Amino acid sequence: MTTLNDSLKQQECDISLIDVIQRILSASKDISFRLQQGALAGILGATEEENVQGETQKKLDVISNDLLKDALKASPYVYGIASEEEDFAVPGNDGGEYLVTYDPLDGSSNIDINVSVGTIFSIMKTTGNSDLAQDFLQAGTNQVAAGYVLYGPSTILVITTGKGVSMWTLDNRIGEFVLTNDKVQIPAQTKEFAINMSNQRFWAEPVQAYVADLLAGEEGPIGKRFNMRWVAAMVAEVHRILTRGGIFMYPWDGREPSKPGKLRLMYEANPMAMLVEQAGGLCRTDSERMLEVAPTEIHQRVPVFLGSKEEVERAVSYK
Ligand code: FBP
Repeated sequence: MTTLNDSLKQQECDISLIDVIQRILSASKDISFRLQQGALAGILGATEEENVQGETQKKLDVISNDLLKDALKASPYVYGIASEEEDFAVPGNDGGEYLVTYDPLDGSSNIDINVSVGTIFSIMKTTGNSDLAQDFLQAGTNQVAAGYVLYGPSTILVITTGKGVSMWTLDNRIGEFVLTNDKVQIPAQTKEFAINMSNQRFWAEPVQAYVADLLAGEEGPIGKRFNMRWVAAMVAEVHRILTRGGIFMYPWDGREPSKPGKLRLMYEANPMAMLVEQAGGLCRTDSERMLEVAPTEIHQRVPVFLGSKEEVERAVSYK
């Protein structure tokens, strides 16, 4: 049986990076157990608190964030931490070399209805910038590793260190992630799209036109019938796309015109972009390659178009 550590060593990951990844996974195993316990563990429902995004925090948002933060702060290799649930960058260890950003529980509106959620993480190296917040503002091309842990019917780790994408299923009998797919490739074409259709009237004209052509099916200019999915958890949408292809979109919309999108660059879009590109797909904003976006702040939002190469190229070709 190939262990994750063996596989990461084969990918020439140094011991310090393997340590950081294993710290994330030890916290994720705890989160997975608590999710399976659900109401029995008293983890359902919301707190009175709001995070920096102005979202009401779920109890498990806070619990997951603390589990990950404590696990990472205990690593001598972690220099800084940034999280969806932390207003500011959190210092790690002076001698550390890695910066870790994470969304502790993506899709948290699904917790109380027992639908899939996940932890998304991205790892970069410090640039030595004494201003920690500035140190994090590196393009996604600087990621040395990225991945997510999907808490669904089974708990699955999907990870890349820039040498392809692999999937690992948590075997609760031994408490370890076991390799279940090491040649993840996204089909270039697809007949499946994901977008929150209830926002249609707020989309910009090019997105309105593209989605109208998807819905026109065989009689339309694209000439094929598309099916639609929406799980309201990016981690589950991306997992479906890594498994069978598709296109996922969360474009700009006029509900909050000043915001370029809903999803966050540093701990949602960039880690997913690295995974999708490593699996032969594409991830873009409405104007550029996601991994080349120059970040301006840790909780920055971006419009997202990702998935099967030919379909993403078509989606962003609408002007
Ligand atoms: P968080 O749950 O981490 O805030 O993530 C945002 C998110 O839930 C994405 O996972 C998902 O794709 C999107 O928001 C769902 O948005 P909507 O509520 O518009 O369907």
